[in-house]
Amino acid sequence: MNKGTYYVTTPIYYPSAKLHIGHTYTTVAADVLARFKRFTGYDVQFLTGTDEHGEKIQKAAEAKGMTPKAYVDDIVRDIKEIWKSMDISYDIFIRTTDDHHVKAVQGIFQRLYDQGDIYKSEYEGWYCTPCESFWTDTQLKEGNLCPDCGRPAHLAKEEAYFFKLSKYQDRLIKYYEEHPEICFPDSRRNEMLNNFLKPGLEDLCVSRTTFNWGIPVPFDPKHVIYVWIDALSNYITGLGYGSDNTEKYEKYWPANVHIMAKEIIRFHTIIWPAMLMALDEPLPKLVYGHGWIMFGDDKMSKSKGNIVYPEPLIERYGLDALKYFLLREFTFGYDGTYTNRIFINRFNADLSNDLGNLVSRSISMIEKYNDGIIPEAKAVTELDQELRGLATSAAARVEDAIDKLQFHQALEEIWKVIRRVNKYIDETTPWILAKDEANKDRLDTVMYHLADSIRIISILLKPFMEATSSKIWVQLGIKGDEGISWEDASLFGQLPVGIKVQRGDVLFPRLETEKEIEELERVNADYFKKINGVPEEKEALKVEPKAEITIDDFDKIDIRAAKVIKAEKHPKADKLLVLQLQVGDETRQVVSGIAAHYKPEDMVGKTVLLLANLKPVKLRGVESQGMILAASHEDKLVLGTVDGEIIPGAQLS
Ligand code: ME8
Repeated sequence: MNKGTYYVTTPIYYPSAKLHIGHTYTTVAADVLARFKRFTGYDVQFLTGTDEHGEKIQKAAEAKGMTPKAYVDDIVRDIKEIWKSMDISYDIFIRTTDDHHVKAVQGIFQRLYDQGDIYKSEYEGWYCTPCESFWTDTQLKEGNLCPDCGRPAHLAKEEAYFFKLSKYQDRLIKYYEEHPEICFPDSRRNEMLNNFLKPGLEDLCVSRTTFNWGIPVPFDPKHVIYVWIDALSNYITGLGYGSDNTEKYEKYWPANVHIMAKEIIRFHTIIWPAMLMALDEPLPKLVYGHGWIMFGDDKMSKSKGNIVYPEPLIERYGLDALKYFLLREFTFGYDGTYTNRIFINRFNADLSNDLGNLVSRSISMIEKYNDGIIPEAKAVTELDQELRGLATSAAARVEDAIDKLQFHQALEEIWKVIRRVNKYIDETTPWILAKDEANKDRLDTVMYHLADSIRIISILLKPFMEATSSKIWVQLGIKGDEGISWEDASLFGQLPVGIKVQRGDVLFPRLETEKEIEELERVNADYFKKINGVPEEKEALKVEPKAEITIDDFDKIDIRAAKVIKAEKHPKADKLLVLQLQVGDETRQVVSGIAAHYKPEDMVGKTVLLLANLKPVKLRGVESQGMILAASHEDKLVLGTVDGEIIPGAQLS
């Protein structure tokens, strides 16, 4: 049965570092969705890939002394290995360095230029290097910080091409109002509408001249095409858009869903639809932003050493355990926290206790009470009917939840059945029935209901845990699972009477919680070190201490939190900056020897520490009314600052 086409995508990931369980999360979700849709009769295309251009990648390659292409080739090989070991069933793996993609993106750029949607001008604005994004004054967070990543942005100017995003503002607003279903969760749609679209869109700078690792603008090759124009196009070039063979594009576009985490929703709900409008192509049906996997209050980061990689978890607990954990533990659409304890608890409670036990108990009983043969159900009671009702109606609820990308809910529906069947064993007490031959029909009936419910469970699990589902199928004694269909999960009594069960290994052996957590902490930390290297142990710094002082001595010093409101180069000295600081209700001018470490534009908005009662002096002709504090060692210097917001002028003590 062909129910039509279904096209699902993950973001294309940056091959700038090894992928971690955050990337795994998105990809597993897309994979489960693709598997489910194939299983339920759709003609599916599942796209993933890598976003290989841009300054960040160029710099990462330079740091390793490699060409960008050689650098990304290595990482992409590793990414493909991970997806292979995770049995990710993608149909298309697109690399933005693929020839057909490069040509198609140049074609898109040329067309938009020819039709007047892209024009040349000069850009001056706040630029965030890590995000490769320009921002307007109103978009910046306080202190001139990038609204996406929170790091300082700096003023930059360059000749550039612009995409007329502003032209599409009204159409986008109208589209979102008419199609509220296009973006999930609702909060994200409202955020886009109220914070970005309604206040007004600026035209988007879509070329760069400051680096060259990118797709050249076809008619002006000293410019490379902005990485997001290049990257977003992948969803259509991956299907052949802009090539000689557009058959797949015509068949599968528009995408049913683009899955990603929330931080890149803005690109997908504003720039991408506007590009498609300009190209006169249909918009994706759904852009779905899930939450972040966090560690405590932090997003994963290499510098904090809190990245978890999928490999050790898979090696220790199996692929299905990781997939189950990711999709069950976190509510799709919201942030969630990872800890090793949560992982182990989920494993023990859901996989080992609920599912694993159900299968092994049931198979053992069928072996013990009926020589392993599936018996006939002759003495059906109301209790059995109720069990059948719950088991056979689960498929519809699971389907509904998966269609809404509520994977945690779908798994919860399956576990409701698993827990109900476990309870059914306690209610029917087969070990008591077995004591009296007169109960044989009833005992047989209970055994059949157990076995057939487990068959249903194994079908429901198939899109999520393919290997476990097959193992259960084998234990039930059914040869080959090719004939299984999703519809079979809604029918009771499909398991043939007379076949012989085949006890197998325990599906998820129970873990000793405390010992295992300790072990997992070690395993994850070792793997992190293996991937990222062990930070070099630095010899402790020895500095000659100054003479002891009393608190009265210290009291003479007036140190204040001061906000930098203006910063410029000293007119006569390269090493000095002239800063205007807000301190309470006065403005102080301070000359500081930090020009080799801080650019003037990076200083504005910072709160620094000012030694406020230092006698004023003139430095190369400019008065300095105090001194700002910094720590330095060899050729490194970092400013002293405060840990959080505080009113300028506040005194340190
Ligand atoms: O943004 N929790 O690539 P990227 C959940 N190349 N998901 C996470 C996560 C976390 N802690 N960390 C990463 C890019 N992800 C662009 C995309 S698309 C046209 C271009 C997942 O390598 C999540 O899907 O930074 C997030 O959106 C994506 O990885 C970011 O991947």
